[in-house]
Amino acid sequence: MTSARSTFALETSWAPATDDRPLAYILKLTNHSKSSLAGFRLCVSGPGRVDPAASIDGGSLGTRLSNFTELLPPEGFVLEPEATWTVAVHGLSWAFKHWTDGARGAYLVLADGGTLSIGTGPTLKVGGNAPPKRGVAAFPVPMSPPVPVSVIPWPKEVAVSGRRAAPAGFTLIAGGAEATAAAEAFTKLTEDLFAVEGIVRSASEGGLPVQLHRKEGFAAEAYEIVFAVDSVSVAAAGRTGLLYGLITLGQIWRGARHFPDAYSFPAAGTITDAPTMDWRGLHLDVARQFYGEAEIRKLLAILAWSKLNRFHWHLSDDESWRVEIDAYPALTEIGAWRGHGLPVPPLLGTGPEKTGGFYTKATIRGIVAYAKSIGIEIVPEIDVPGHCFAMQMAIPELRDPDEQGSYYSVQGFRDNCLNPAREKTYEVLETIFKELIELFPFKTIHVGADEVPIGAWSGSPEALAKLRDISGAAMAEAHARRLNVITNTHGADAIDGSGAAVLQAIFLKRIQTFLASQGCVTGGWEEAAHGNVIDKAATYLCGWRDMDVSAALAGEGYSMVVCPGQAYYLDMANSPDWDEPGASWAGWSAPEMTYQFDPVAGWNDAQKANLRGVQACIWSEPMKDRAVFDRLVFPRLSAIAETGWTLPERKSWERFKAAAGLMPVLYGFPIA
Ligand code: TNX
Repeated sequence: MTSARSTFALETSWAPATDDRPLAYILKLTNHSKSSLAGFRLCVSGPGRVDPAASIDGGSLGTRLSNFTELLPPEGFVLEPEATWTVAVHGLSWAFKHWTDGARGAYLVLADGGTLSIGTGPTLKVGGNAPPKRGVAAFPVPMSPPVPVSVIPWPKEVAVSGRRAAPAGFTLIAGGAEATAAAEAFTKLTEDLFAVEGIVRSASEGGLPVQLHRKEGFAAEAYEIVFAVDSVSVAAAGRTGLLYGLITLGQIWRGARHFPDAYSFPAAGTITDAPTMDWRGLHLDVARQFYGEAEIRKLLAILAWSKLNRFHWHLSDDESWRVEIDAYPALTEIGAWRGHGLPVPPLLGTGPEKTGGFYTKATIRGIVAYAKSIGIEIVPEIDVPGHCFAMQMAIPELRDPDEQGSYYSVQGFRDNCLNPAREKTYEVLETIFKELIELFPFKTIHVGADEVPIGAWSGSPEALAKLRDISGAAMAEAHARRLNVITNTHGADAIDGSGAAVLQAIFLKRIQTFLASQGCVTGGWEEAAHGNVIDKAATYLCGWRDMDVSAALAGEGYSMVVCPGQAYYLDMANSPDWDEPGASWAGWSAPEMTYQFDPVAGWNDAQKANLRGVQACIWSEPMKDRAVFDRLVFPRLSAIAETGWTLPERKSWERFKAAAGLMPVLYGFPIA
């Protein structure tokens, strides 16, 4: 069969449950070719997951792994030309809420074993017809913004006056190594973000002289700008402060230059600035969807422009492994790719073709150096012991060979956790971490520790023997009884106090001790606190589920980076409407809600003392379409950046909103 892809069309739609009808996820496959089709299977993937126990009308469920779903027509079924095959699935892991929830990739497996890609449109909502939204939401600059200068995040003290026409650009005058480094970094940054604008230019092209100089008494990220009519000076302790001063200047310039009726360029006065929080981060999941080097570099430039200083790089998950490791080439040979018939199937919209990628060590070194030059430290994450499906496909010896039965992760991967009772686990991980430590000089390694299923290792004789040693026979027997009990299909298991938590704790203790022996701080998601075994002085936790949990952990002495799903997860939709893209498990958050969110509401002083900072998290399940990325990430990323930097009493949504449209975006797709 050689038909072109347009000869088949797939339409997916969602009908919520009503009093007289169960919920339905409906897939309609139409044959526009001239020949009849028999003996085929339809394969789809996208964020939504079919429940393993779903009843299905019009067909049946074939292989299913997480969101990869094979749908089989009835025995002997033939799809004639111009006929439509309709399958209705009643039963999903969670109800659909947005147009990106259904199939984002689809293909046919033909009778001869060949495959054929099919285009998939947005998932439609039965009874709704609003066109799906993509691209960055518009934030027009108003005629009269509440403040005369366009800066995000807003500085500590702004005491400027007078106005002059925005100069054509700046000529940087730097003496000494630190000032020269800052000038070079700013020049590169502006070229990467706004090349055509010529923000840095020579005096012969009309550049306003900007003097950069070191001055004692400033913290590393603090700076001062002094304006005069025919020059500007920036002072700071070193390169990062000088760079941040230049970024503020560049932002003021862009507002005044491009919107001269709204914003002005000061002719006198000063700006004195310093951040309120040390850790102002962005987490990016490159496992669910791959982002190439060019995308990572531009995203880093956007972070610097927002004065964000940490990049948490989520390099592994069930769906793939993204970093080259010399000792285990299979990790990237096998783990970096998805496709039909491969060990990792198509997921989250991947087609039948081999799709994916990984970062070579040379690429990572270049990215780390670039990040450092613009004030950003990079924290790599290898997510263990859960979320390891791809890793275990690449290194099968990680499994207990006598393990039986199955347990499932919250995303529907079976048996996806590294085994805490196996020596092989530590041999492999220590080798991997040693290679990572050489690549990431910040010496902070995030080890995940999220979402271990309650049934993890319940069929592993090695794990059960270990559990018996630590917690006694009754605990081991109780854990063994979890084997093959399906949990976790409609939300993550609470594992505190379970055999899985005990085993995870011995694993984490050993990993954290190893990383500390290598001079590294260990990061984890909040579940790393189970069992209270890790050394609080050498770790930090990312609080993601519930602000009360983050506050309690801070009170127990854990250093907390706050990134609550309901406000700081940038995969969550901007509104509850179907026509908005994105996820919904933690709710939704309009840009204003993300901006107004108070990360320490209700925290006492002792808890606040353990707040390390804030972090935006980009999880990539819905991000196959980069216009969806743009819509979900901007301007909420800048909103979180401002919360991390600006004094709470200086925050103003009206002021922020007026300048948000001036901030750079990653792809720049027009709004649809
Ligand atoms: C929960 S947050 C996860 C991720 C998903 C994310 C989607 C966390 C530590 N685990 O595996 O990608 O939700 O929003």
